[in-house]
Amino acid sequence: MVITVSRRAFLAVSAGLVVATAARPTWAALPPLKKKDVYKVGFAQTESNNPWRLAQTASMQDEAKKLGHQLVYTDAAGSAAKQVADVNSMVAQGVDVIFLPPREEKPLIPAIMNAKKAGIPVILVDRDVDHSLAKPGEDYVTFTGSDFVDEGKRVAEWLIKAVGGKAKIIEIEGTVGSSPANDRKKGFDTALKGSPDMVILASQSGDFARDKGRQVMETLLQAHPDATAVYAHSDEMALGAIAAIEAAGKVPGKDIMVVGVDGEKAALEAIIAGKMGATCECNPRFGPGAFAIMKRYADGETLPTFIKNEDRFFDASNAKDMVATAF
Ligand code: GYE
Repeated sequence: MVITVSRRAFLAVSAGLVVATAARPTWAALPPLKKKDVYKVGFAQTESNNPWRLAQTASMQDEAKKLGHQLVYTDAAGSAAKQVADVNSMVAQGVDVIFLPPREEKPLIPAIMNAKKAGIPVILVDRDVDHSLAKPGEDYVTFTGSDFVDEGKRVAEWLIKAVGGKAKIIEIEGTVGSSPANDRKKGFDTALKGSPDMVILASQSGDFARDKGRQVMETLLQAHPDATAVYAHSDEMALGAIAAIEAAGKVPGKDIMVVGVDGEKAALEAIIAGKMGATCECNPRFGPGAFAIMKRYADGETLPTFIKNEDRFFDASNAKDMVATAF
């Protein structure tokens, strides 16, 4: 294997800024991954409080088992600080490679850099980090996941059509500072630009969780009883919003049109029941793709900085046919 020293590292070394004393090398460029039959693989999950996360974890565990790799699994229970500690402990244990869905875009950067320094490649799955602070192809191998901007755009385009270009919208955002929340908002806002009667009344985070989504909707609906639509950044929050709408004596799908993202089974059932309008899938089945990326990297391939998952779209036209395939 050829290890290329980046120009930045070369300059740093030649300027006397780096003294290599550690037993393991300090990588200026991406640490390589040795070719082996069996790897010790870290997977530092963000939380496990929703079907999306459970489906993702199951997919990673199934694939590791199928391929015979040892999976070191941690659950940060919704805390970026714990996720940082989890990654650092995987580094201390000397795993070969780490799969990481960074809960938020900034706080996980030091953990990624720590792994890099220790010579352990990190592959970001399902969430990305702030590229001004850490770069794919340089600090971590790549980001694999959905195009969240596109998801937000597809949901907006469906909603504009469904309501005839006129709606008063409550937006329930995902986890503050996470890449899917930032980008799903961006995509939705961009798609709304040509529709002056599509008005967002209020936006607030429901942290991608069902009960928080319900609470946020309850509060925002009291402040904005004239709302006619809800855009939730995840189906769990959309389902929470539906519960709040019903508790307020209104009819979801009729008085208030609800749209979400993820494509979970319960959302497709809500679409079939007429309570929800549509959802853009965000595929959680990462196992086969993630481990294939790991292999390509070990084989010495230079990978693209973004490896995209394809997402389906569900509404009343296909929910019945598709519900059996949802998670
Ligand atoms: O949409 C959400 C989950 O990071 C893409 O996180 C993922 C999101 C997913 O909790 O429901």
